[in-house]
Amino acid sequence: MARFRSRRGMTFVELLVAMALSMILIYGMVAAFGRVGREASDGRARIEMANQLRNVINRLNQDLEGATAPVRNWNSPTSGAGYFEAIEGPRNMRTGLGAATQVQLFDDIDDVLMFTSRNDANPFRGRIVDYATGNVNYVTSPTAEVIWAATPITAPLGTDSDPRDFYIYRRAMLVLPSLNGANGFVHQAVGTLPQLMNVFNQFITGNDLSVRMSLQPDASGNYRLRIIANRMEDLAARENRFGHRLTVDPNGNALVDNSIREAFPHSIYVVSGVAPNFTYSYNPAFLRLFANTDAVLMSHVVAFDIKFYDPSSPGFASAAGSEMLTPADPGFYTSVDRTTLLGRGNFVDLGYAVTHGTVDVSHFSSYPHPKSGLRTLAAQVNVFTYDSWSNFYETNGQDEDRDGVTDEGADGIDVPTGTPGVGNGIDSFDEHETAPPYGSPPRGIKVTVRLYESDTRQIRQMSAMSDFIPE
Ligand SMILES: [Ca+2]
Ligand SMILES: [Ca+2]
Ligand SMILES: [Ca+2]
Ligand SMILES: [Ca+2]
Repeated sequence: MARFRSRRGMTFVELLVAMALSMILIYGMVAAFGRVGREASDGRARIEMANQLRNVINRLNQDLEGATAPVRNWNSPTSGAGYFEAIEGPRNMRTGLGAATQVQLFDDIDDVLMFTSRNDANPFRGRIVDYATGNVNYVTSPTAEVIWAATPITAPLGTDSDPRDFYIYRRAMLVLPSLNGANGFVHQAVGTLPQLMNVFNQFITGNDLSVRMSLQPDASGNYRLRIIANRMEDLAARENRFGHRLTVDPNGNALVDNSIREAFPHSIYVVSGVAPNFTYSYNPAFLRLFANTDAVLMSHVVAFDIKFYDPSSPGFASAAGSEMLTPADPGFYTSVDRTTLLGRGNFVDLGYAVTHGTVDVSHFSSYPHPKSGLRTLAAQVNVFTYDSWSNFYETNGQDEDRDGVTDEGADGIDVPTGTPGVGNGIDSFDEHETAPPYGSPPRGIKVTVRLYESDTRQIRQMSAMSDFIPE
């Protein structure tokens, strides 16, 4: 009996102990599972972000590999080589990360890359509206204008401070001149200028087609807009490229076809002030060309940074020791020993030296050439553009530099005595009406994308790279 009681008692104690142990064990297991679950979830988010980023960089590398325009200056417009253009917006590491009200996470996020690309193995696919039937068709083309930018589309410009609101956008506008049909255009409309601007913008957002506009006065007292599908040859002219042509000049006058020189150099920027809370100065009309399309690739973007390889840009010893600082390093302007040049050749932001008053340091340290027209616009302070340029403006029958002589670089008449270029023969280089923004072609490009995953506080970064050294 005693044994029985003893056994019962022990069993009961054992039971209590076992229960207590089980509770502890279960609690521990729950805690462990919870931790594992959280870690697995964080891990999944990290892996997903890494995969997304890798896909974006792969696509950018593929686009760059197919770039059709030789990245050198003065391409012939009739070669059909297309173009290569990169815009360095004013924001970068060296100018600081902006006002205190701005989120400090954002780095160089205001650069824009656009160029013509060819992909025969995996052609570009786009959405095209058939205006006769209203049907939407998906078609392919081996050539396209591709446009890459990071933009805060979802909120009014200047109010974004949350990295979740910044997206990488890529649009591929198919080069398909065959869509012009017998009449030589894809779509047309008659109306006031604001109405026609609306028609054109809606066309751009609704169609993945590389187009240009033709604008003429109409007998009705309004204007007639024709939307024409571009050939590769047409894209040598800046005004025919994505986002470059406006219907009015800066004074509000209609930019009909024969007065289009008034808008040279056909910038994607406008004069309106910089957004109050965020240094982001693109033309809102340009940014809207990405909205309501399927062009968004990725959110949570804190950097979209284009840098060109500049073989002449210097690397100096740091003031503290033997470390080399390049223009991409924050300490380059404040703590280097300028007497100790350690090497040349770095990836740099276009115009990197301008805000520091030492402009002519290397090929890409300074302003664009004045004849490119890309230097002097008031709205473009510290905006720097690389453009592969072409001879198009030298023979287009327009007086881009407004000096009263049209196409003086190709008119077969030498410049007057005392003007630079005399003695070099007729139509020497100095007589050109326009000029590429940078005189030397870059050797390569590096585009860095950085993401910030605010839930897991992870930062991840990858770069696409391409070299332009002729094979
Ligand atoms: Ca920038
Ligand atoms: Ca940059
Ligand atoms: Ca001209
Ligand atoms: Ca001229």
